[in-house]
Amino acid sequence: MNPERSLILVKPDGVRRGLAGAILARIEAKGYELVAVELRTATDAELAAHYAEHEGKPFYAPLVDFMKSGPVLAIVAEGQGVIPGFRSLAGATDPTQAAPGTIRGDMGRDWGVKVQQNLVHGSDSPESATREIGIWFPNL
Ligand code: DAT
Ligand code: MG
Repeated sequence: MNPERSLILVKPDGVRRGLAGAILARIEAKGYELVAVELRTATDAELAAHYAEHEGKPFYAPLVDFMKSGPVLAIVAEGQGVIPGFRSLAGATDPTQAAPGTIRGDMGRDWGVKVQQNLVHGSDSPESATREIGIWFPNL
């Protein structure tokens, strides 16, 4: 069996606030291995593919604008259980609800804007991980 991999993004709010290193350290401290790490500004094509499941929802356009508002740190992490394990480390989508101890719970809050600025993205299933790694790191 291929080793399990997840596509993780530190979103522009996390990079802007200087939290990319701290978030990377949380992933490493948990024990997952870093396969790829790259700071870059997302393209329209990458974001349209990445967020295809949310197209048509009221938060879609502001979400894409937010994701283009600055560089993201794109990461592929590897290890048994990394897909659910990172989701658990990230915490609930809404940082106000996310449990203390999680990345969103410890470092995030409600900033009073239309889209949840919730610091990180993590693949939610093996199928999503394969699809998302193909979008962000087509050479892997
Ligand atoms: P997650 O990032 O926890 O997988 P998701 O895939 O449902 O959450 O949504 C993708 C992103 O879209 C999420 O991180 C923040 C934004 N978002 C989701 N639901 C939202 C809502 N109701 N209002 C504003 N932004 C939302
Ligand atoms: Mg999601």
